[in-house]
Amino acid sequence: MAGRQQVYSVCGMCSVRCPIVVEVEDGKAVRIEGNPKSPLKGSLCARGAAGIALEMDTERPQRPLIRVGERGEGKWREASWDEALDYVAGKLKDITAAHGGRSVLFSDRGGPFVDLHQAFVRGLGSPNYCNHDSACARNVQHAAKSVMGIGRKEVVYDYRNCKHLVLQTRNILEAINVAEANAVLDGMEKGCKLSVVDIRATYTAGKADNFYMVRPGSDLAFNLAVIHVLINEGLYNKPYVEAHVQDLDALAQHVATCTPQWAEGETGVPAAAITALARQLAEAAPNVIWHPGWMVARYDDSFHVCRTAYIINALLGSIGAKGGLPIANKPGDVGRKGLKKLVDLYPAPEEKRADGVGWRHTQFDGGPGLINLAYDAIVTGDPYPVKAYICYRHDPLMAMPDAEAMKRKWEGLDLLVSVTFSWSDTAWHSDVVLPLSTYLSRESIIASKGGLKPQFFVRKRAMQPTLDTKADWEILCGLAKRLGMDKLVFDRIEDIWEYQLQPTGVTMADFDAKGFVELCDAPKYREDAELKFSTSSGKLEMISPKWTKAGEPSLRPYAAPPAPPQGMFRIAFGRTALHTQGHTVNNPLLAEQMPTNVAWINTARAAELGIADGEMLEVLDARGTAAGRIRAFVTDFVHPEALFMVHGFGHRLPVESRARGKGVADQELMPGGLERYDRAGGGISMQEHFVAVRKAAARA
Ligand SMILES: Nc1nc2c(c(=O)[nH]1)N[C@H]1C(S)=C(S)[C@@H](COP(=O)(O)OP(=O)(O)OC[C@H]3O[C@@H](n4cnc5c(=O)[nH]c(N)nc54)[C@H](O)[C@@H]3O)O[C@H]1N2
Ligand SMILES: Nc1nc2c(c(=O)[nH]1)N[C@H]1C(S)=C(S)[C@@H](COP(=O)(O)OP(=O)(O)OC[C@H]3O[C@@H](n4cnc5c(=O)[nH]c(N)nc54)[C@H](O)[C@@H]3O)O[C@H]1N2
Ligand code: SF4
Ligand SMILES: [Mo]
Repeated sequence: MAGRQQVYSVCGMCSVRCPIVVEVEDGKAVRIEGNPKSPLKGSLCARGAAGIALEMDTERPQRPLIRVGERGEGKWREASWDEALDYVAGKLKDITAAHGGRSVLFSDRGGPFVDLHQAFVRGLGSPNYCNHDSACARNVQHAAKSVMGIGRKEVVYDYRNCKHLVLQTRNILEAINVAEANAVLDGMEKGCKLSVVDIRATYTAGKADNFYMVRPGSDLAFNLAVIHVLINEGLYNKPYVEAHVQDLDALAQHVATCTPQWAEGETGVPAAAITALARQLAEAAPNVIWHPGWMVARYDDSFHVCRTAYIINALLGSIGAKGGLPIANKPGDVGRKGLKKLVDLYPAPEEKRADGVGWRHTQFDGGPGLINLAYDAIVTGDPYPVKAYICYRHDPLMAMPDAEAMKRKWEGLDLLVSVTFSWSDTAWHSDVVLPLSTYLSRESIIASKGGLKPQFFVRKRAMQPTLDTKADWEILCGLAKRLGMDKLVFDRIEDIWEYQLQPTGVTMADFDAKGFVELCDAPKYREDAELKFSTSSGKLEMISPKWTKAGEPSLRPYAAPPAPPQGMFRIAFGRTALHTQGHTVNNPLLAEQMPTNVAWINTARAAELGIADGEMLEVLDARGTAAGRIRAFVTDFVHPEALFMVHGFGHRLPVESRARGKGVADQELMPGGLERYDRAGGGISMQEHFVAVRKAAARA
């Protein structure tokens, strides 16, 4: 590739996958910007702009590695790709011959490109495809299913036409999706009101019309009181509720005593403020979005908080409405054909899932299951032995609590493979590391994205890899070839694209103009009469028969979260605009921008403990084990019960010179946390842990 070129592609610095255009000079990426032909209009976030530094960084796995020491010891031998793929395929052959295809577990980071992964897992004859989501949005997904019968991404957040947006446990201007942040700001310019419910004043809260600092873990009380006001003051959308809502009476009865006065005692938010919010929402209805949240693997009742968010939207008539949560269109909804699926190359396995999803836990989505529960099968052999685990761009040792417990569960694995583009705790603990090319030097399969205007998009390779790394399809098709999975053997990415596009009438040339292909010209909204939900009643269900059958009440009475023991705090965490989870902390540019996290402590609590702003602290978990050193950030803007820190820091690997030893890892403060999850929604309850702090001794 000589000279200067522009390549349309897709950012990979986080899971949002913004459309980008990469400027390439003499075969090297020199500049990245947001795709000007997309709604991003050229804009990008700081992490997206740091992509070239990732490609150039040599502190990532440089070629395939096979473990020679004990797991986690960091002793490797370098291998050629042929040798590494032969090794993994050989092990998989032995394991599946002895224990069946079902003994292979696979987890990834979810998202639009997983069709290829799912095809690979099916080709092995395993039902055990999982993703990361029990540590992220599973409670939202299941809440959406329980109320609407459809998943959380099957409705759109129509921020640009919204008149009142409520963000609860959602920091939209720092936990970034660029297009979404832009849409929110555009909506606000047109007069949309913003209300933020958080345990601390975020940057987003700084822009809000209303900010409610709630007691950590008390959101359900807040929401029940809003529902109480909407029903008791007759503020809900009666024709809509009449047509689309099932079991309103049961809901009314459930919230009868949940007055704003009661909620004030639980949440710390004045009753009058809660009442006023409900009235403001009713005025703006149906152009209202009460955001159900994203990262809500936090509490034992987070599923119910998300459910009540959907219920409030239902009462206001915003589900399905323009300016609210209109239904997303798939290709078929706009008269087009969807992509041909790679997963359909193989029949769905009849075997039940190792994590119990779909048979032991009947209310949960079978698609990605619940990875943390699948680990138990490694230990118990129930329902059958799990012997191989492929972690595909997933770092469970950092993404879930209690890494030591997880490592013990993995001891029964005969093979642990990590496919990753950066070092991670999981890669370090693996038997084989297969280094993935960065998003700048690999292509993806074509993805389909639902929305008001559904589209197809694809990642193109902007440059050749700097290190000895490979693309997803090269790795998986390389394994498929060695495993005799002939249907999944593609030698060229163009052949995969051609296969996917077969039914669609779209060609690869159609992507040249903008980098993506829209499947209709104008946004398509549905009329009220067209609304029909995929629940058993066809309505929005206040009581879900599916959850009832699983022994989970749909309307759970509020139980106040326990207060932290004397002198302790509840651990709380979230994102920063400058990093993605833990995997950009070693990026040369981003490490310079934000090298460490800090511990947010309320001013009054800090005074009680004699802690000054900027002082170095140790944070101790509930057993009294110290997790590392972190600077105190003393502020009025965090709830007194919470100790907040940005997730992703506290790295310990010797191969990451910039990240090592900086800050504290929140997931290290959750002993036993792998077993603590929301039984109704499946999300891990990561904020059900208490911590203490003490002044750190001066370093010798
Ligand atoms: N204690 C605690 N735990 C948490 C969280 C928390 O706030 N606190 N957050 C939770 C949330 S919301 C999530 S989503 C999970 C995330 O945790 P994970 O699902 O593990 O996701 P990542 O850290 O984004 O990526 C995992 C690995 O994939 C590699 N990777 C490979 N290919 C790519 C690529 O194309 N793009 C990117 N971006 N990475 C790639 C990265 O190098 C990284 O090592 O963690 C969850 N766990
Ligand atoms: N820059 C950047 N953007 C990202 C990511 C990233 O790593 N970096 N990750 C992406 C991913 S995977 C996800 S899942 C999303 C997450 O997106 P969000 O869920 O919006 O982000 P978080 O910062 O995890 O959490 C949002 C807020 O919840 C608050 N909170 C904590 N406990 C409580 C509580 O009890 N009640 C209430 N009401 N609020 C509480 C926190 O203070 C925080 O401000 O962000 C995505 N976008
Ligand atoms: S939000 Fe930022 S990091 Fe994530 S895909 Fe978009 S530009 Fe990249
Ligand atoms: Mo997430």
